[in-house]
Amino acid sequence: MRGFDPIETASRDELTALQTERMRWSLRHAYAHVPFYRRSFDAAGVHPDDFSDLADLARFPFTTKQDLREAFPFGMFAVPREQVRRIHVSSGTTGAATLVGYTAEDLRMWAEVMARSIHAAGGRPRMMVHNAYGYGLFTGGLGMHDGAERLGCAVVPVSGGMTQRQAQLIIDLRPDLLMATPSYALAIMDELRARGLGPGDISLRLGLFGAEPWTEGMRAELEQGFGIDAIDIYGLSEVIGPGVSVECIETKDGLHVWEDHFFPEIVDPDTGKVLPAGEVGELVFTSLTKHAMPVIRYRTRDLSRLLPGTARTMRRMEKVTGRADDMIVLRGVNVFPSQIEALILAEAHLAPHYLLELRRETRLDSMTVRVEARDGGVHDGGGGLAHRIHATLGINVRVDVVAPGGIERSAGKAKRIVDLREGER
Ligand code: DLL
Repeated sequence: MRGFDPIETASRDELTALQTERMRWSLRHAYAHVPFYRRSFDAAGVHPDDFSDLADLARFPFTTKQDLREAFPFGMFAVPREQVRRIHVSSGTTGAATLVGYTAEDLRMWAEVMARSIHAAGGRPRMMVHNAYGYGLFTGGLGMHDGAERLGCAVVPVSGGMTQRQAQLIIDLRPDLLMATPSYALAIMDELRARGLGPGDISLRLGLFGAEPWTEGMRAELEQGFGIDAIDIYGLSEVIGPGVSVECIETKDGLHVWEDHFFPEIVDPDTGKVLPAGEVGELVFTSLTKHAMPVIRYRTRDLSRLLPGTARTMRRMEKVTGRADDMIVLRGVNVFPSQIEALILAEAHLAPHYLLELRRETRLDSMTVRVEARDGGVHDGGGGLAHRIHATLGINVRVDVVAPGGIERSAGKAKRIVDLREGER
């Protein structure tokens, strides 16, 4: 299949040559213009001139979220502030704010990789896009918006929230493509269902879902409920926003990384050592073409692995199962919310709306899975799920099945973990 840009199917050699040349530029650009990189390269005893091929990247130091926090607001800029055309800020659920900036050229590149992403997902010019990602400081809304316009789509910039209005707009305007976090897409689906509308009545053909982890079970739920192809899209503000990688509709076998702009590595989260292809570890990205805020070996905390290309030349990253930060350690067992989600979705009487509550009781941690019953379904009080969780993950949990609508919906990224252990330590 032809991509949006010929580079998507260029030969591996051509891609490597381009990456090498761009990597050299990016290392030099960062070193020359950002005092932080000059300090960190110097401290590690490396200089951009030490780079001759892509394997040399491993000699350069990592950049972390903490580094970005300390540079707040403009310390990571590699261009004069006056050349910056856009700023996004993430409040960070756990800490101080981080900020990212874009020059006009960076915004063009972002729209380009987003247009490619929508195209790879099956989107085409003249389609109508219902964009329910949040507009504003979050990169989701505007990032998707610019890409959809670049591709030649008509965008309805709904943003998140006002779920009834979203449903009405989908009914009235008959869009082809829905863009939302998977959890918020479910909330929209519930609203359409409440109006008696099923997959056959809904105009949507495609959904571009991301910004949070979601499982294959959730994909089936979204595909059947809307009557669409549900495609995974990944990205993070520090690297660009949405559009770092995306699944191709023809294969849905992991997310092709737009490697001509974002160079991926997988490292051991503890030692930082680069892991061989195919092994699971922490994703690390280096920007190859960003002007305002280059990132060198940025540690995402996201866990995945790299696989060879299929529908495109570019390598794939496996669907992100979780962030290192979201890993729950329950009595010595490591669990990600996505593992619980997969088991919830395997139970026909449970809806995929859930929360994991962590408590500390008599110095031992305990977890309650609060999950909604499906409308009209007969449930067993949650005993079946508790049993499956124990059998599959080896942990004892309490399951609390609540009435449909009993779990609060979020208009953006869903909060899956409520940690009530703080202060009880
Ligand atoms: O969430 C950018 C984005 C917007 C991606 C819309 C896709 C769609 P941040 O707010 O900086 O940026 O959050 C980035 O979200 O490190 C992952 O932990 C998580 N994440 C993003 N996409 C996915 C995905 C946007 N497809 C953080 N699967 C990342 C799993 C994802 N996690």
